[in-house]
Order: sequence, then C-alpha cells, then structure tokens
Amino acid sequence: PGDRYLVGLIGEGITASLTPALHEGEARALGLDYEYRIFDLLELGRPAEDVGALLADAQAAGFTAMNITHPCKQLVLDLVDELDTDAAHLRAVNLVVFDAGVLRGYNTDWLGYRDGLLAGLPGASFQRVVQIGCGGAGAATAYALLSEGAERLDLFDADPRRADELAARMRRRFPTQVVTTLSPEQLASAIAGASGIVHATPMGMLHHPGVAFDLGLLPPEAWVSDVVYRPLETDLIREAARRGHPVLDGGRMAVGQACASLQIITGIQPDRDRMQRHFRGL
Ligand code: SKM
Repeated sequence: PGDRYLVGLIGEGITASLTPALHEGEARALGLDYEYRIFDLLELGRPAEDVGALLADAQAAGFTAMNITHPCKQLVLDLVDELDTDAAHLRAVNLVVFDAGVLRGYNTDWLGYRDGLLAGLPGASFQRVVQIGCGGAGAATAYALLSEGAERLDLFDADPRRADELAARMRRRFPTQVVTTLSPEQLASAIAGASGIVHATPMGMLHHPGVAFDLGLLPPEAWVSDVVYRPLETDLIREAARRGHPVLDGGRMAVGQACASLQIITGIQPDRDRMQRHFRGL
C-alpha cells in the first residue's frame, strides 16, 4: 500500500507484447500503483549485449523489476547478484528484481507453464510425455513437467544436439526420472505411446503455418499442449480439440509467466483466472 511499482520488459521485437497489459490490468484490479514499460532493443538501436547497461539505467531510474526476453535471457545470468536455483538450472532469467541494490534473477516461464498446466489440464497423466522442440520455451516446459513428477519425458528436436543437450541437463536435475531423446524414426511410436504431448516449436505462428506432428498417431485420451499463443487457436489446438483430446493452448503459459512475475515483484497473489479472462479479451 502506497508503493509505486515501475516495471519493464527488455528484448527484441516486443512492441506488440501483451505482457504490459496483463500486468497493468491485474495490478489495477488489485488496487496497485503500477506501470509497465517496453524497452525494445530494435527500437532503441541497442545490441543485446547492452542489457546490462539497460538494467543499470533502470535501477538508477527507480525501477522495481524487469522482465527479460529473447535474446537476453542467457546474458542476464551473469549480471545478477543472486540467481534463483531453478533459473540456474534452466540457464535462463526472465525476471530481474531490484532489491535494495541487489539484483535477483528468476525464471517465471517454467512456473507459468506449470501453473497453467495444472489449472488447464487438471488430473492429466504425466506418465509418458513426448515433447517436440527443445529451445527456450521447451526448456521451461520440460522443467515444469519433470518438477511435477513426469515419469518419462521423450524429447525431440529437428536439431538433435539441442535435444541431447536439454536431456543431459534435465537428467542432472531430475536423476530419478527417465529423460530420453528421440530420433526422427522413433518419433511416431513414441507419440503412439504418449499420455500427453507438448509442442514447443514456432510452428503454428503466423509465419510458420502447419502442425509439427501427425495427430492421428496419438492415443485418443492423450492431452495436447501448445506453447504458441499467437494465434491462441493454432491449427494444432483446433485439430486436437476436434479429435476430442484435452488441450492446453499457449495462452496459459503467457498468462502464467505474467502472473508468477507479478507475484514475485509485489509479494501479492494475483487472481490467475481474472488474468486469464483479461488475456482472452485482449
Ligand atoms: O518470459 C516471457 C517474458 O517475461 C515476457 C514475454 C513477452 O512479453 O513477450 C515473453 C517471454 O519471454
């Protein structure tokens, strides 16, 4: 009460981000004095390597916190004074909080995916999950699934080194769970045995049309999760829902990271459902 929150987002090509509206809308509903600004590196004509200078400027200007997105999430790992354990394992920071001169780094992408998953697919089986795509979003979804006790996670990426690298990191963090990588030849049979599938590539976005795998292979009861949220109803989500699969669209993760960030920044529990409804009206 009485606090003024000044928050920002640093990244490339982010002028159309919905995160400012999500934070400000929920903060308003909570009665907080809260402003969220965009710092687009492309607009500012600054390289990603300037993220440290931008953070220092923000701190000097009295900012409370900064969200960080592509291509700066790894760079910021070395710039914070205190790194949250999960962010360290994920090797990605998407939230920096300025705490009395101390920079604390967090990762709310995995928290956002986890919370969205549990809320959007209650009771979903994590017995054997297949994941397609092992980039930044894929690291967060894999981490969330294993944190929630996924017994077996089969990772696939068009670049096999990315899948191997993510699998190795996840095995170190979750040594009692099974994390495998799939070759293109193994993908179909893995999908046929999956209790759920996570899609974490850019496919389905405006300039990447299509569906990354054959939905016809999936057992009828298996759930389908997409990280793409523009459009919210991707071809994958529409077709999976038409076939009767329980589905989780990418909006859940987008809202979840904003909700988790807002909570860490303010110490106040936001209303996730209200944020979800707000997002769907944006
Ligand atoms: O991690 C998030 C970030 O906090 C906000 C964002 C956005 O608004 O585009 C994307 C993700 O990287």
